[in-house]
Amino acid sequence: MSEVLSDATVGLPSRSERQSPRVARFLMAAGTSLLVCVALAVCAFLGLLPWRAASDGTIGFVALIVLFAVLFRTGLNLRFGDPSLTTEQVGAALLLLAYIMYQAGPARAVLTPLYLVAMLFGVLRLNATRMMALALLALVAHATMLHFLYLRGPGINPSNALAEFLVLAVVLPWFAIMGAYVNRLRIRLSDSHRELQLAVERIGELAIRDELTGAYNRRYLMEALAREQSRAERLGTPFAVCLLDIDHFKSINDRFGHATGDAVLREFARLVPPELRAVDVYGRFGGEEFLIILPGTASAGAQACAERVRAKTEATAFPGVPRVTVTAGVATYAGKEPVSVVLARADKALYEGKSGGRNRVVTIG
Ligand code: GH3
Ligand code: MG
Ligand code: MG
Repeated sequence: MSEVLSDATVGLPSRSERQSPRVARFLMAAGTSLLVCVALAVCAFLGLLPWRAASDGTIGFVALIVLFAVLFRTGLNLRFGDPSLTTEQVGAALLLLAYIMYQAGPARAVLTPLYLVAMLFGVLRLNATRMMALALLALVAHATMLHFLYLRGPGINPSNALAEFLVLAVVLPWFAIMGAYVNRLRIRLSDSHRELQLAVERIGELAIRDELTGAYNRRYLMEALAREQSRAERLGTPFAVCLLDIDHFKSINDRFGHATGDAVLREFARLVPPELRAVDVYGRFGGEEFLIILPGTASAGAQACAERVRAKTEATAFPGVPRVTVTAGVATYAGKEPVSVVLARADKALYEGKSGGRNRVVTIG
């Protein structure tokens, strides 16, 4: 269940992307288990623990590592409700620890904190119910182990064993509750991190879009021009700019109202992009002026593109307005000049188009 909660991301990750954190966590658990095996062997070597406990423990942990490695490697883990198999891994480790303690003799009580180490891996993934179920599993396993020790004969002091059990009965459920709380905090943190990322993306998008038309704004166009200029300088490729200005727009506002003027701007912003290539950059330069940046394009290509836009504008039925036309000024980047100079040439061409009667394309350079 926790898997579903924490992996429900906005952009869906691929299967291997989802498997890799699970495998990383499994490897961390496997490494910890092997460290425990080394600690058991050292204790046995020092005579603190029977060799039987160390050897059975090592065989058990290695068997579990192999079993879960096969499940992850073959993808069989994906058939489980929680493919991270955290509950299964922690549960198996708790049962094995109870068995090791059964063999541990007087060192038994000292090993009980290992239950907490195993449950620590649950903190990264599991909710309160599962953590509490694991705490109960450890308690039942420990009580059963103590019961069998008692049945096996002398060597176990019942009041010590009861005290040992009572301490665990307090510590393990408490650990489960605190662990689940930490996990909830972790999920909340990753949720708010994701929301923050989306908000940053949205703000970034708003910062480069014109509010009325949704086209790129002047700020973005100026950045795109600077990028195009530096590419042109580096590679020696041409680029062109095309300044589009709707004709007699003031009179559209005056005759049909500002709202109709706004609708004309929105419609105009929509009709241009189908005439452009994917690499062209198009946006609202200000008021009723729009700019197209045409990378890798010489004068003739830019003129043809502007002419397509002009003809389409003239042929388009704008809402609430009988006829809308546009005049275009086209200029090409001459190299080693500020972008303001090529823009000024396009503006000059535009002015010539206006004074020449409007609804036309004029190209300079
Ligand atoms: P020309 O053919 O010479 O380009 O004449 P024009 O009337 O189009 O040019 P002018 O610069 O005189 O007028 C532009 C008008 O565009 C004036 C301004 O009120 C209007 N305008 C600028 N921004 C907006 C806007 O966002 N919405 C609306 N409705 N009008 C706008
Ligand atoms: Mg204008
Ligand atoms: Mg105008």
